Amino acid sequence: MAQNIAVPDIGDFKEVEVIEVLVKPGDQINKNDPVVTIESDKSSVEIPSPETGKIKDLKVKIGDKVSEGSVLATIENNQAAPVKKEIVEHETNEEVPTIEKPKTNGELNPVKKVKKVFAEPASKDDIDPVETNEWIESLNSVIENDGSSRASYLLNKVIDQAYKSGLILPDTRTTPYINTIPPEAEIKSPGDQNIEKRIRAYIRWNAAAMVVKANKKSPELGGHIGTFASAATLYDVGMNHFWRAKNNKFGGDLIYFQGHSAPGMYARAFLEGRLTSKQLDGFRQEVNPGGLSSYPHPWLMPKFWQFPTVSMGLGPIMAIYQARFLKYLINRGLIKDEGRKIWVFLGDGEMDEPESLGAIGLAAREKLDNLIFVVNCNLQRLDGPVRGNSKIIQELEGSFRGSGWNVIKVIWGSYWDQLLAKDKSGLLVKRMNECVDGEYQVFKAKGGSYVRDKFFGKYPELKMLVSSMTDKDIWKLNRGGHDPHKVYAAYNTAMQNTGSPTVILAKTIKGYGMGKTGESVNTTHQQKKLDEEDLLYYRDRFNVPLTDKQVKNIEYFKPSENSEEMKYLKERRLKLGGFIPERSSFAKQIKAPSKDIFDAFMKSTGEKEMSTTMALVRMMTALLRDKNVAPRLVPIIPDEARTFGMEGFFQKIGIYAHEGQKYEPVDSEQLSSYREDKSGQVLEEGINEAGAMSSWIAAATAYTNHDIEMIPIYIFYSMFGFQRIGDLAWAAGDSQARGFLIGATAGRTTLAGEGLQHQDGHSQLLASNIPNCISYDPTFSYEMATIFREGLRRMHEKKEKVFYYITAMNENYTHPEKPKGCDEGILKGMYLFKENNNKGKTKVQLLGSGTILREIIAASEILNKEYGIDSDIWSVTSFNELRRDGMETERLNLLNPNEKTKKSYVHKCLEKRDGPIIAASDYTRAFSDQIRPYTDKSFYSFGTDGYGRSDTRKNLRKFFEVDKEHIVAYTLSALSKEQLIGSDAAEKAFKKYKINKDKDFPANL
Ligand SMILES: Cc1ncc(C[n+]2csc(CCOP(=O)(O)OP(=O)(O)O)c2C)c(N)n1
Ligand SMILES: [Mg+2]
Repeated sequence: MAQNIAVPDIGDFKEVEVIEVLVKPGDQINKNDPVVTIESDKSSVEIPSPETGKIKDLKVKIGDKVSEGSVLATIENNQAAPVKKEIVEHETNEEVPTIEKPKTNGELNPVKKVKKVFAEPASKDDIDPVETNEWIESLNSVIENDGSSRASYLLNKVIDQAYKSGLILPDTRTTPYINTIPPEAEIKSPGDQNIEKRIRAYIRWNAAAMVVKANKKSPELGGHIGTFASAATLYDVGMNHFWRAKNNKFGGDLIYFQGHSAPGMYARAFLEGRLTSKQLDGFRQEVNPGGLSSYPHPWLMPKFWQFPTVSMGLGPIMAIYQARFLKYLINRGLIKDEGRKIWVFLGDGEMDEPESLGAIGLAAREKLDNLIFVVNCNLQRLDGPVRGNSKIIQELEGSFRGSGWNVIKVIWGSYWDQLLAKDKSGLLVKRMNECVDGEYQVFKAKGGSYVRDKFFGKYPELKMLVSSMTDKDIWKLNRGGHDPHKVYAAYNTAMQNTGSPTVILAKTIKGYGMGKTGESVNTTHQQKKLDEEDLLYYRDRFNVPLTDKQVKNIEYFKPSENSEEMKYLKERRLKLGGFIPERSSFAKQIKAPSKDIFDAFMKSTGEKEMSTTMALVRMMTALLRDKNVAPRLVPIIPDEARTFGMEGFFQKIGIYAHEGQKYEPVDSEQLSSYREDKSGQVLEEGINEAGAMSSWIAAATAYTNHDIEMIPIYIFYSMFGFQRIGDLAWAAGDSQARGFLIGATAGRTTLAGEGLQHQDGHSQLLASNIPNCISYDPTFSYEMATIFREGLRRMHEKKEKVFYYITAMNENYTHPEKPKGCDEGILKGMYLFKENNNKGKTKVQLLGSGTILREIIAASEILNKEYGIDSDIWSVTSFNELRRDGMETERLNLLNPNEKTKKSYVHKCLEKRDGPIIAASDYTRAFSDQIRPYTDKSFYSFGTDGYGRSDTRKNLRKFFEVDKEHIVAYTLSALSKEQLIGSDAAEKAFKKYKINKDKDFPANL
């Protein structure tokens, strides 16, 4: 029996136009297959079939207006159901949590029986030590008899009870200033410590030698020794035991190396035979081939570095979203879950960057147990201590614990274990707790006797504790981050952790082993030169088998291939699957979608008005029907889907939510209901441009990090794009990201009401500075479609190392049919849109981009009709691309003075055309000025220099002098300056259009 397919609840919309009919009578369709697409003045949405069956009759055609309940088609099936959206049951692999029943013996006392003591902090003195001891003994006995889990349970119950009774409990953000893992719980490293120590020594030496050698060549080159010196053990333990490389059996762990510890990575790669000594000699000399880049830059060393990290703060946020994106790919079934981890090495000073801590909440919320941060807490940054007056490790512990991370502190090395075991009174821990980082730094700069006096000496009992130790022994009391046993135990624990991300806070010494020249002193960071004496000291400190002469020549040390060190080093990496870091890609291209998908956008929209944003969203909807492209699209939005008319995506492809949807959304009855899903496709990032951009980077580099080509499309308010997250965009370029950035609501006068902070008149210029960013400012939907299609082809089929920035507008207008033969021009940056040549007299070349092209078109009509001026109208889709072509052509001509002069594309377009050039855009004049040098014609540019402000589009364009009236008047004036017409026409126009000549230049207002 045939059933009706009707329009479901579409919110407040009525009389909405049918813009696509996606089925025909006789079609066999499945439940949820789209039947028609409807479009309001802001957004388009597909209406899915409520049933599986065969389409019998179509009741609508393109252009019909429909409302809730309108019948679209009839379908023949067995058990038609009323058109009502189902609440989707979301799959989850997780067990349904059972509600814990309190045990009878663990039941809380009824609160009323407890005498409440409000707002009275804990007493500092122990008024009853016997009772205290009984409590501690009971705890110990529970731990012993019933295990630590039971003990934790009881403590939690007691704490709950205490809160209910109104007690003020101690601040539990931090734990004592000792290692999180007690010595008895440490898992021992299976490695050969002696060999590992020697390997580490050679790597340390070669890393330092590389920097010193480069600076002998030229002190301009720079480099860092102290940072890697403090982190060598942290890296080495990972390299020898934990980090699994990518190979044909495993996707590989991803390691974000701290940027300025790069020499250490090169030094290891040298021992591994991946880099030659000649390459090490080329450290920081990258202009000629073969040099090594100063920091991790995939652009410059595309087979080596994976992640650009040196702009501090970007590493942590990019890594968090990388870990999240890895889970996204797994949850969407696009890659296997292989237990891969993301390790991120950070400086303690770097943690002050807002971006470093800004996304840690997300990491905990999304339970990113594939993420491990290692913060190298050497207590110093560039100028001095990170927290001289307090303790950075404790502060970070508080922040991370508070956010829900698993925190592992690696503060003290094994030499401290015995002292801590002897510290029955807790005085040693008290002393450790009370010292501030400024003091800890001095201890390591001044030596054993100073530590005896100033650290242990504060309390006679502590002085006694170390009385049998020599100053040398005291000096040997090491820090956790330099102890491979402690580091191994911490990494091992981190690997086992589930349900939360882990941060390892490792205490180290900046410039470890550098002695008086650079160990724990404030100038360590910039130490890049070591004199002979320093080098000899460094060699002796780590027992590097080099003669004095070799040291003086600053030779690298590499043991013979047959040595046990070399065998061990290679065998370890072989076991872990290969070398790290290494950048490769085995991703398959995505076949560009068929032409038909874009054909609809090449036609005129007739009377129908729409914005380029709507055209783009329609295009994305259409692409979701292409079987190759659909699963790879990653729409990313920072809380603006409704602004851009993308809310239809919520229902269609779902919002990614790692826990599915635990609630029935308030709008569940509606077609565009807020649907969260574990396999959802949209990344709805909330009000978080930096996070959204980090997600985009993760998706845009999935081709190398996960060997799967993805097509991320990040749509944002253009003003909150490059301006807000410019440094991330630069890092994206370095990372060879491939994908689309869409600056929506673009144009200073096109986004009308929002005002100064919203109206973008320069994002195109910001984009132009990123060498591999291709940018466009299209006006019409066919331009958008042509550009988008080419972007897909270049990036995802041809795998070019570029990404696209396209501005999209929210002004609704009609779109003409694509003029013949303009594809090449659209992509190169300009094409002849129309000629208004019926008078055959004075002529002008009118160039416009974005919505201002429409003002230009209107001006052309007026000039023609009212003033008898002919014009050629050029649609400039990219002043940025035109400039690139111009620069390259000019350079070639200068390099080849004897050859025939080549013409820039701009020149070729305009050379045979008469009249001066009038160029206008909704961006500052600098945007269109870019092509001034590449034509020999007079050039007048108009733009929106100055602060935006809230008003109507008409008033704003008048204010910034880019409306059709100003363009007409200024064109007449320009023609008179060129002595092609008299001046009265312009003067009359100024009067006619009431242009106030006394008004100040808009940029001054
Ligand atoms: C955004 C940014 N600002 C400044 C710098 C310059 N810089 C490089 S290293 C450094 C100090 C690093 O201190 P820390 O994070 O503690 O690392 P450490 O070298 O101590 O391990 C600074 C300021 C940078 N690389 N990035
Ligand atoms: Mg530091």
